[in-house]
Amino acid sequence: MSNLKEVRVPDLGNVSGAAIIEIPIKVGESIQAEQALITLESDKASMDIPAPFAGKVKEIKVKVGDKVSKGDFIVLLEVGADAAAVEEKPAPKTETTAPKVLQETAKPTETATATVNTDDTAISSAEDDQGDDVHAGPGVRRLAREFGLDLNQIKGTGQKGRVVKEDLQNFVKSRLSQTGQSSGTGSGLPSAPQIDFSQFGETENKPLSRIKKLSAQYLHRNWLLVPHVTQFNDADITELEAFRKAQAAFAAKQNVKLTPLVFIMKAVVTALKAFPAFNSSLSADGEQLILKKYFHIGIAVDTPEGLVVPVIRDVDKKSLLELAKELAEVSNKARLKQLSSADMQGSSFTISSLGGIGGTAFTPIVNLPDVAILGVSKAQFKPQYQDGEFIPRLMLPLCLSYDHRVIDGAEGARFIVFLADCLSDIRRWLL
Ligand code: CAO
Repeated sequence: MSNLKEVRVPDLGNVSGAAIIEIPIKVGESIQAEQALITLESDKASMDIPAPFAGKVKEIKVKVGDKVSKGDFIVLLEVGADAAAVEEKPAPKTETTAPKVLQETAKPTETATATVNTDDTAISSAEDDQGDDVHAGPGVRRLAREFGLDLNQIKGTGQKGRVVKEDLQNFVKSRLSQTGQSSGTGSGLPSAPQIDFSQFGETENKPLSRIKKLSAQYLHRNWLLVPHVTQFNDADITELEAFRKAQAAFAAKQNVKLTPLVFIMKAVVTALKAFPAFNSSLSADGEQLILKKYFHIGIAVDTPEGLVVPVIRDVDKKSLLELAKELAEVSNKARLKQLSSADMQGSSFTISSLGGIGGTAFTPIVNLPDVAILGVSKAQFKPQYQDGEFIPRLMLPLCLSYDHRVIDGAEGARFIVFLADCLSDIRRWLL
């Protein structure tokens, strides 16, 4: 059940023929009691005419530029059964026939910024406090005050450059979108723009796996927290590879496959013993280095669900064959999604080997709380200059990323050179 009610200009004191400078409502819009219907401007001041009750705007009888006086019909409102009148009014009669048009004159309300008052002297200029030189109606000024906006910063698009409600809305929208671009993550970091890619062609949304979502969080955190440096070097593994191949049959008899990775793990442990800072973590307060006396190596494993990093413990105490066996078991477990979180904790250094796939180099992300990670790419024969001639040698690309807060560049270079030497001559491990 609804009633149609006419809203008329209230008594404006000694003001008549005030110009309408703004109509902040639209036909079809639902409005609240006391919401500004029109803004008037007289010689002395500007003022809002508030809605005497809530309702839906059926018709607007005036337009910007019209001059109105007391009693002029400005808006037709449809008032529902639940419409809240500002003042106590008799309950609307129950209608059984077509809605009846009632008349209502807007009345000043205490909360309507006191801009309309029947007292001659009280048609206050709401062009008060901030933005005094700016043309804006009382409702707009009130809104600006509520949102803490400086009207001087807002370009008015109304008559004579007047700031209207839409200008405030557009200003706030543009500020919010700028905020989104510059500090969308809440940490002063820019956030990625939201783009509707379907405008460029066909697309399909595929949810990320749980593992991908988790690793994304860790990788992003580590990327942001650790000042990374990546140092590259090639290790000559010609002899190591000859030895590995020679042992292949022996390993196979024990159901083990010896890949270069287990040799790299052993060489890394030798290097970690020589450079203990690489086998450490930085304390949370950044004041101390926690040196680890154990050698637990995290191994990045590629699975269909995403990257996981199980930890092989006590690498220093295990033989190459034991390591190869454990590596096979652990990577199998990873691909079957059977790793527990304990299986992935406690590393003191990490290795990410892409050697079985290819590529020449990459920059791995330090796996916090480790301070360094070794990336391994595919070994390839490359010409090496020896004794006045180029000879083919199997060169293994090593990529060492480290936390520059803990490790200096010179130390990083010494570590990777030492490691390459260990791989070039595995007898070094015995020393
Ligand atoms: N250079 C040349 N060949 C290499 C090599 C290298 N550095 N490393 C491995 N290979 C060879 C192996 O000898 C093996 O050859 P054969 O099949 O002829 O014997 C082949 O490549 C495949 O090795 P593999 O990858 O199965 O075994 P692995 O022990 O080297 O690695 C594992 C095991 C689990 C680390 C690996 O399977 C894997 O998942 N790697 C991806 C890690 C990853 O995703 N890292 C990126 C992290 S950042 O996003």
